Amino acid sequence: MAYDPENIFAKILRGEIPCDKIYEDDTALAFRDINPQAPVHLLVIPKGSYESLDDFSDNASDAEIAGFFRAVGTVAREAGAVEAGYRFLANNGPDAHQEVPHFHVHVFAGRDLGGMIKRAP
Ligand code: DGP
Repeated sequence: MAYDPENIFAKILRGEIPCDKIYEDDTALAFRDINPQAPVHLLVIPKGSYESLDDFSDNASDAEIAGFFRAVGTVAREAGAVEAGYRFLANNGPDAHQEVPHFHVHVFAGRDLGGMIKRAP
């Protein structure tokens, strides 16, 4: 599937729609999720046009990958989430209910986040 430049995070990167920005560097942008699932719910996205973790891990440069994951750690640290703990998660594709086709990781913190994943019924 080709990257859709009209996805909502591409528009945020281009400044066409606003976001509650908390961090930015050469490779990554982080902002608050519009529909928070925890007291701290942040999204970290690469600046490059990658639709998913699969696309990013296959096609991004080593510098982009290193820069991005350093940014995730920095964002969590600057949010004060390290001591109590946090979770980072990436949804990839339909079974994971990925809604926005621009690679992003969620960073959740600020409460006990419970078990990792619901068991199948
Ligand atoms: P995912 O299912 O992993 O693709 O999660 C997409 C997340 O993006 C979801 O938690 C809601 C968030 N989101 C969707 N549209 C916007 C938006 O316009 N602004 C912000 N800040 N977050 C958004």
